[in-house]
Amino acid sequence: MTDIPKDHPRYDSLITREKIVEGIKMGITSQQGLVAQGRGESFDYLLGEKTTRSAAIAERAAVAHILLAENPIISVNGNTAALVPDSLVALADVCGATLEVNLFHRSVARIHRITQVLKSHGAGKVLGGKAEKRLDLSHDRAIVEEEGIFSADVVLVPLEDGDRCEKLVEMGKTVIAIDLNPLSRTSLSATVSIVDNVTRALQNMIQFAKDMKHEKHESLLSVIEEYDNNVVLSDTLYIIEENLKSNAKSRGI
Ligand code: PTJ
Repeated sequence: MTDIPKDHPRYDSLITREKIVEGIKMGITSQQGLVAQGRGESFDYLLGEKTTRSAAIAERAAVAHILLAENPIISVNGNTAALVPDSLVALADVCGATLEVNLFHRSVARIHRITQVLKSHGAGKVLGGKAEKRLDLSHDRAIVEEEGIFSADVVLVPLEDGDRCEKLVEMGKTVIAIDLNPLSRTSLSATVSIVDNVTRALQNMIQFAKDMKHEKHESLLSVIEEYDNNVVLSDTLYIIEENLKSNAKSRGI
């Protein structure tokens, strides 16, 4: 990994890039993952590179869904395995969810390597190695495990491509997306759209889960009932607009 000085003004962003590059070298992240990361970075810049108030509301609602679920699954791809393996394992642990490796650029070797990385970070059961079921999609993200995504009631899909998200919603599942682009098909079709960097979102969700874990069923249900994904998405767009305006103003443009 390149040695990035801690006082570099873009330290966090540069370290994140290094992790993706490292993931490619380890054979867990696809080269396309670099492009996806770049796209995410540009939206993160517009969001002020921090968790917005609407992202925090979505993260809390997402945790309520996961805690109430019967079979919650956290889908893991090559980017999240490189960026946040420890947070994925911690969130699964605190919420009683199961991890399933699910790849767009699928290869058995990459699934195996990602599984090993998750296990080296303390994961127990990791699904994804068995090609048991196929969602009605023409690409390989369709391949899922029967006890995992196929039968899940709640699925967390960080950095997803839109068509599988739409398909899972069509199948009647609650889909929680983490995607920095508020206008992606994923964000527009998910039940709960968390527009935040996966590096921050999972940390916040772990904390929410620790705080909410012992709350009563009814109180978690009311978090879900009060949640409105359209309000959250439109507030996110408003925040981007305000950030752009104040940035331009402060630079005298
Ligand atoms: O490992 P694989 O084979 O499953 O492939 C994973 C990628 C991410 C390459 C694949 O799913 C893909 O091509 O995704 P897309 O269609 O580029 O979508 C990724 C979305 O995630 C985009 O809308 C990005 O803005 C967003 N994104 C990128 N980095 C982050 C992010 N969202 C949150 N946190 C990030 N760090």
